[in-house]
Amino acid sequence: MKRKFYTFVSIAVAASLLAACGNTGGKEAEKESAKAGTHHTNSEVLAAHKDLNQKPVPLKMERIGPHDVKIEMTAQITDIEIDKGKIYKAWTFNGQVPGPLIVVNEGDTIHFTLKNMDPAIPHSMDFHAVHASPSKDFVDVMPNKSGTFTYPANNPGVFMYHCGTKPVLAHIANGMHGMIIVKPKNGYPTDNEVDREFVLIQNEWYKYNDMDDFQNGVPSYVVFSTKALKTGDRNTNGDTFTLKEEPLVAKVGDKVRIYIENVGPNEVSSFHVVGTVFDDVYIDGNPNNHLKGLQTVMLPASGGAVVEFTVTRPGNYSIVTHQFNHAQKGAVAILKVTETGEDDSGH
Ligand SMILES: [Cu+2]
Repeated sequence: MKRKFYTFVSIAVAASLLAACGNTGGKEAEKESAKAGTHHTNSEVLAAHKDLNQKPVPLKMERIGPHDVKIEMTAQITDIEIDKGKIYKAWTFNGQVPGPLIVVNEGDTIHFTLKNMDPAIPHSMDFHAVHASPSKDFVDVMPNKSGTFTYPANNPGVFMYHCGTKPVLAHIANGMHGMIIVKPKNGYPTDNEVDREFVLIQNEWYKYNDMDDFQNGVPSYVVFSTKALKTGDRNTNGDTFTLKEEPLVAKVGDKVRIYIENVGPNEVSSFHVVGTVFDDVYIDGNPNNHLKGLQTVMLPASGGAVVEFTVTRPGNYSIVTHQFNHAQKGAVAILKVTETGEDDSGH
């Protein structure tokens, strides 16, 4: 009985969210999905997505002026292995979940194009790093169409981006999220001390495309991924196993910096590295938000930080959210610290 009620409520809420979004995409989306024969069934692969597994498309990012960056991304449907043998037909940016890392400089203007390769539903882009008019600059891009938007990134930091198409929860929970770093003009006061840098993103996975579970349930998995800061770095998807089997690696004595972002969609992260203390933390990655000596950094849904710590002894350091129900569901990554700074286990 209770279950039925929740299902009813969630369908009603989803329907009203769709109805509420007026002429920006909801109606179009309904039309499109009706055309595709996919009208509103929960927990299912949309009919138009069933035979779709679009090959990941590399991020296109090009500096076109001293303060201008051109970025082109795709919205696409791609299979992601979220747990050993468990495939999620994700709604993605560029075929990765989280989407590719974007790095720009403080003061850059972003010239952004979203190419929507999804044949069935609209998608959009909401960068937390920019000042924009959401109703103009973050609007829906219809299936098989492109949209171009321009906005400045004037605040340094570590920010979330995500699809903002209604219902937003479904688009984020199905995989449309990522990290954008806006590098501070004058750097961080600790730049000279840092030996190694990594990116980590925390996200949740729920039952497949299940609005009721997204809204009222608990995550099936909570996971970490890493993204490439420079050529040669790895891009992994948010899964339960990769960063345990193939750890991040550092050298004894290194000061390690991690750009961390919690994309949620629903849970907070209590970010902690076992065996060390964060000497320097910049909340949301802004050099003005400098804190010292933290054991755990609280990241709200969409929150980011830069954390720095020194690894003094060799061994495996577990990187976790200290909400251990979530660590148990996957949110553990290993930082392997060796004398040489190379992984000596044969990976
Ligand atoms: Cu979307």
